[in-house]
This record gives sequence, C-alpha cells and structure tokens, in this order.
Amino acid sequence: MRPTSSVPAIRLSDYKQPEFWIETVDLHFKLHPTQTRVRSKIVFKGNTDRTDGPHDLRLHGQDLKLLSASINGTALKPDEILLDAEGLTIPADLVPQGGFLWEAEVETNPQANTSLNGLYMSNGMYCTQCEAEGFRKITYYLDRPDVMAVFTVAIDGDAPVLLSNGNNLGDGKWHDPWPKPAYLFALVAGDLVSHDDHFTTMNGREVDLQIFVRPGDEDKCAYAMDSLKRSMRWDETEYGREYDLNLFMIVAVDDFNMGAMENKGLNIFNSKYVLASPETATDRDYELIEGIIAHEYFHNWTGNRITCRDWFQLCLKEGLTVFRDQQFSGDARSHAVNRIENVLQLRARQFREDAGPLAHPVRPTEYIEINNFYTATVYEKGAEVIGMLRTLVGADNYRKALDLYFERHDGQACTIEDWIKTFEDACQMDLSQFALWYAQAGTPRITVTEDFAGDTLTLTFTQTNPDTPGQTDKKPQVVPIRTGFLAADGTEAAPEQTLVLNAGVQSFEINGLLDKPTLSLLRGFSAPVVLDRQITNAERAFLLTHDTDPFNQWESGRAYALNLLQDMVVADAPVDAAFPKAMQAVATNDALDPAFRALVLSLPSEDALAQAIFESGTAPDPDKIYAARQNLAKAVATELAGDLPDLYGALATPGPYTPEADPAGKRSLRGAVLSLISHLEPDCASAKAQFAAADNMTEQLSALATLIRHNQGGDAVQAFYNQWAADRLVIDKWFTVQVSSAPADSAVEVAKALTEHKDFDWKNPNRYRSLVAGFAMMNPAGFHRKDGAGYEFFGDWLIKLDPVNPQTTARMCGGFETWRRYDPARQQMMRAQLQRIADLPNLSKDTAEIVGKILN
Ligand code: B3K
Ligand code: ZN
Repeated sequence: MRPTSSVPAIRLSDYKQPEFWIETVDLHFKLHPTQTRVRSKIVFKGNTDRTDGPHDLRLHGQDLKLLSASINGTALKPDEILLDAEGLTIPADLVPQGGFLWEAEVETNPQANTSLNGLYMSNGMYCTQCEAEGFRKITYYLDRPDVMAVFTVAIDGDAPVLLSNGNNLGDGKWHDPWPKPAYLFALVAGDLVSHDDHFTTMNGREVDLQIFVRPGDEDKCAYAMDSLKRSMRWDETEYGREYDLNLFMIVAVDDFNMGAMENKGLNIFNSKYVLASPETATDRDYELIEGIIAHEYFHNWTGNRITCRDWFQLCLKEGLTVFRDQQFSGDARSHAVNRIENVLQLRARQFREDAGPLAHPVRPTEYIEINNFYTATVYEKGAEVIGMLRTLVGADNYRKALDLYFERHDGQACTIEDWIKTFEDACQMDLSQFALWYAQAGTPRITVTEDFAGDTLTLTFTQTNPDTPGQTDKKPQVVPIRTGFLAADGTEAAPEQTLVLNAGVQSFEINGLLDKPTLSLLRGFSAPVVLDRQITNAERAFLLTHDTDPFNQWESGRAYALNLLQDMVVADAPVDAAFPKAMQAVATNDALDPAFRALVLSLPSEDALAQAIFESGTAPDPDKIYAARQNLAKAVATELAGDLPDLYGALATPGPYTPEADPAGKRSLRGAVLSLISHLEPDCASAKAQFAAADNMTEQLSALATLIRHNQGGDAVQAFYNQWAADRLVIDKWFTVQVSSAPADSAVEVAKALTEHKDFDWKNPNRYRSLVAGFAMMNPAGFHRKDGAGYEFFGDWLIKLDPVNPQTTARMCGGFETWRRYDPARQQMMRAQLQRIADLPNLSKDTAEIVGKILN
C-alpha cells in the first residue's frame, strides 16, 4: 500500500475528553475585507475528569495573525506562546489548571480566503462556514464538537446588516443562550434585504422568521419561507420538537461549498436552495429547496441541541436528519415517489461509493481530512439505518425511543453508542448485532431460493458481506426484508411479513398457501442491500402490473430494463418486444400517478448500467451503453407512437404554475413523453414548440435538453442565454445542460469552449460544478471517450481548483472513483490523470487523501 498522505490520520480509538472546557465566549469583530480583527474573551474551566495533568493549553488556529494574548489579564510574552501551522500551545506552568480567562486578538484576511471555510467574502458580503473545522480560521479555540459554550458576539462594520447566532441585542450585538460547539457559530454582514414572516409555536411562542438575500432577490423567497413554516409545524406534530429562540434566520449566499449549513438560529444556504420563481427554478429545484430547508431546520434538535462528541459520530446527526427530512418530504408529497427517488440516489451515489475504493463504514474509524467524510454513506446510508431501525421496532416504539433520546441527551455531545442504548432501553431489545450497520462498510448481497411443497413456501436467504478497503471477514448483519405474496390474479395470497435476516444462511416457512405465490421481496426497499434473485422477465412484467407495493412495482420495471439493457450491451441481444408493451401499459394507465409513471419510463442510468455490467464480470463499454439506451428508448417510443400525442396534450398543466407534487408529476411525465416523441421526429418539432411556449423553467429546460441531445440545440441555446444572462442560477443550468446533453463525440470540445466563456467564473463552486461536474458526472459517454480527452480535461480542472478550494476539489475527484471498472486502455488513462494529481508538490490534504485512496 502506498501512503495516502503524509499527514497523520485521526482515529476514533484515540478519542480523549479535552483537558479544558469552555463556559462562555465573547467575540468582537472589526470587519475589514483584508484585515479583519477578532478579539476573543474565553472563560476556560479545568476538566476534572482529566486527572492526568497538569496540561498545556493547546488551541486550534489556522491562517491567523496573533496580535496579542493574555491569561487572567496578564499578557503572554512571544516566547511563552508556541505557534505552529495548526494552532498554539501555552506551557502548563503558565496555565491555571482549574480555569482562567483567555483574551486574544487576531487578524484574518477574509478576501484571500478562497477555501470558503472560516470567514470569507462572497460578492462583497462577509460570511462564515465553520463545520467541520472552520472556526479555527476565525480565532484560536478548542475547535471540537464536544466543547459547547455560550457565545456573545459584537460586530463592528459598515454593512447595513450584521448577523450572528441567537437573540438580537441591537447594534450588531448578539447573544445565543444555548451552549453550542464552535462549528455552529455563524456571522454574516452585508447589504442584504429580508423577506419576513412569523410562526407561532405549539406552546404559543412567537418566532420571527427572516430570509436574507441580495437586493433584487426578495421576490424569490416565498417558497423557502413556506417550506420553513411547514417544517417547523411538522417537527412539532411528528417529533414533539418546538423551536427554542425568538428568531430564526436564513441567509442565501452565492459562494458556498455545499447545500446549506445549520448554524444555530442563522442557517446559511447556497442561494440555489433558497431562491425560486416559476420562470427560473425547475420542479426539482423546488423539491430540493423544500427538502434542504427542512433538513437544516430539523438539525436544530438533531445536531444542535444534541450534537456529536467527535466527528466520527457525524452520522448521529446527519443520518437521523436525512431520515427526518425524507419523512417530511414523503408526507408533503408522495411517499411512493419519494422513496423511489431516494433509492435511485442511494444506488447512484452510495452503492457506487460502497463498491469502490472510497468505501467506509457509516461511522468511519479514521480520517485525514474530516470534510472528506460528508459522504453518501454517512448521510444516505446513515438514514437507511434509521429507517431499518424504525421498521424493526415499529412506529410507536420509534417515537418512544426518540422521546427518550431528546429527554436523556438534550444539551449533550453524543455517540452512536448513546443512540443505540436509547433504543435498547426504550424498546427493551438487544441491538448489538444491528449496530454492525454502523461499523461494517460495503453493501450486503442477498440471494434467495424458493421451494414450494404442499401448502408451504420455504424461502432460503444467503447473506454475503463483501470485503472493502481495510475490512474483511465481516459478520452477517440484521436485514429486515418486507415480503409480499401475490396470487395469480394479483391479490395478496397471504399477509405481508417482515422477515428479519440475522445469519449467513437462513430459511423461513410460510404456511397455508393454496398455490405457489409470486414473491414481492424487499418492499419499500426495506434494507440497503443488493438482492440477487432468479426471476424471469415474465414475472417482472407481472409484478410491474400487479404488485400492490408501488416501490416494488417500479423496481420490477427497472430490473426488467436493466436486465434487457445488459443483454443488449454485452450479448448484442435484440430489444425484447414485450418490454415496450409493458411500458405502454404503464404510460397509458391513468389510474397511476403521473410522477410514478415518469419514473417507470425513465431507463436505468448509464452509470447504473456500467456498474451492473462490471459486476457481471465484463468491462462496460460506455459507447455501447449509450447506444443501447437510445435503442431501447426508440423501441418504447415506436410502440407508444399512437399514444404519445394524446398523452402529451392531456398532461398539459394550464393556468399559473404551482410547484406542488401533482402538477409537477404531470410535467415530469410530459417531459418523458416529449423525450420519446423526439425519437420519432427528425426535426424535434415538438421540443422546439415547447421551448418557445414554455412559461416555466421545468418545461423550458427539458425542451432545451432534448434539443441538444438531438443536435438541434443551436438557436435555443443562444436564445436561452440571451433571456437569462442576468440570472446566475439559470446560467449555471445553461452550462450544465450543454455539457451533460452534448453528444458524446463533441462533449469535451463543448466543455472546453465553455470554460472560455466570459461567464465561467470557475472560483464560484456552483459555476465550476455546473460545467466540470456536469460534464464528468452527467455525460458518461462523453467523459469516457476513447481518446482520453475527457479524462485529461477533468484532470486539468481538478489541478486548477485544488490550491483555491481543496474541499470542492476533493469531492469532485469522485468522478474517477470507478476507474477500475473499465477496459485496460481507459484504466491506464484515468490512472495517469490520478497519478498526475497525486504527484503535485503542494496538493491539499483533502485531495491527497481521496486520490490516494482511489489509486490504492
Ligand atoms: N452540516 C452541513 C454540512 C457541513 C459540511 C462541512 N464540510 C450541512 C448539513 O448536512 O446539513
Ligand atoms: Zn445535515
């Protein structure tokens, strides 16, 4: 194994409580773009549990200029402070061990901070991002989540709006009464306007709600505000959680490394997940805004009031909060459609991660850079684990356990052990085997055989837990498998059961059956596993028509398509004529939700197909994958030719646009129908007409994508730009749609040309991702082009971004994580790019960790 980085790894097993606690923090900011001064007064208290003293005072600090420091009012001399790149140390003999007042003044340069961690500037506005370890770029501190303190903040600056956490004391002064770790600190200052509203809590307390945006954007906040109010009410009714301050603020910023951040009382959002109008945001954007607003709000209890003891416990807050936001979105929209969308995401991102060199447990045991562990595994698989727990204990016990969790751990920094213990105590059960879900990486694979004799069906399951980097010889996990039994007429031959697997091989008997039923296994995707089952396409078609579980109904259609496409790619099989007929039956079945029908009609992604082909033992050919999907779509379009015009007409949503699930579902099916129609129209007349007539971004963008895919983009691409040149979020879409929909043979040239465009402001993460990730992750055939030009383009841009923004670069390296799937020539070319990056002299530790793992 080559070392992944010269920086030492941090290990869960090395956790120790801090030597000192912090009671209160007073911060004074004198804002300046290049020379911001921060004065801190911090009351430390000795940790009486650490009897191994006396202790030095070790504080984290990065990129800071220390101007002065004192302990209990006595100034420290320069030779009493040992400064290094990660912080400072004051020798124990100068540190009153029981407690003391630390005062310091530092200078920092927000303008030069392109990492977007700590205090930085975005379009003339000051803002912060402190999770995970950004606070140490603001002042010297014990920057670890188990140190919780009460913060008071004073901001001195020219900006009209000066914000921080907690209650507003006026004149740029703020006090947050709730002790919090430093990663939840936030400060914003700028020329902002607010969209205001209010909320009355379940106990009748009035809360002011404010969404701050740049002047001109205030008319795009209504949906975010509505989502916030619905989230607040939902957390009260579903979890009994009431908001705990008199003010809740959200600020939208343009330069942000991720989606949003749950700072106490002052959430900071990527403007993409706040701003929406029908003309500029798609239905998917509205859905994401609703989900992310909810997610960050829900963190107030799961994350802020109860936080993590250390960063290894990240899934404690993230897995649970994702689970909660998924529940909320399911309640707000359609549970079936949401579940399918979530599983599509899980498979596309988390299964991919679990199957590759970056696989890690839901609770990792070591890291070099914690920002690299905000992953699909921690978030999405973490949420699946909570979902399984709920399935196993039942809804009532789940609520009981959550009540106990809030009661027992409010105000604490906790671990996964605390979480599991709460469930064990509330539900009186032993969860030690279940806890393996947190410790073992990799997606379990389940196979099943069926044996029917007399009136008894015997199901025998086998569970395999694959090896992952650094982990072998795994134990069987607890896998709840919701199972239905369908009779030939489509009715349920026996009541649904949840079969709980907890061994490598295990049999279950179902008695009293008249005939051998068709099994509906893993309903609702009740566990994040790969289920390999012997099933014919005819049985899949039967389940697609008859399964009473909508998830499995969809799943049967998807498995059918995947199987067929795989045969088309690997064995040059012709299109199975039964498949387009099955799709026709779903597409024209008005009893089914349009959103659901759209999901059934959308074929498995190129990446999903590549993974399936790789797992079956063949190197996937990206060109053949692309062609097979096109051919199958064409065959479906041909079968449906007579239905498409009527369907397209009937799905129109007349009247003003609303973002609710019903009209959005219709638009989604209509987009799928348009895409089919376009396979039959050489001039793409319908897409051109839709593009010209669209009064909302969903329809405008889906028409544009269709035109570009069929090489008919020209005029529409220019018209779209002219119309939206002033709207940065729409121009992000303009970049993405071109690179993601461009035909494979020209995609890299399109991408290269766009990097020269005057609007390609690559230091802005949204803009960078819109082009570079849009190409590398959303256009597989273009990215994997035989001559390696796609890989080189991607490599060049990772290298360019790393010194500016390591966090986003490291995340983007995931574009190369599947290099081992491909043929030797492609492997060699991707490897060469990875090696080129790994060999850079000043590579960030973020990128070094990820690239090192991908190469190993
Ligand atoms: N907690 C933040 C993510 C912080 C990422 C730091 N690299 C957003 C969220 O999960 O809600
Ligand atoms: Zn979160």
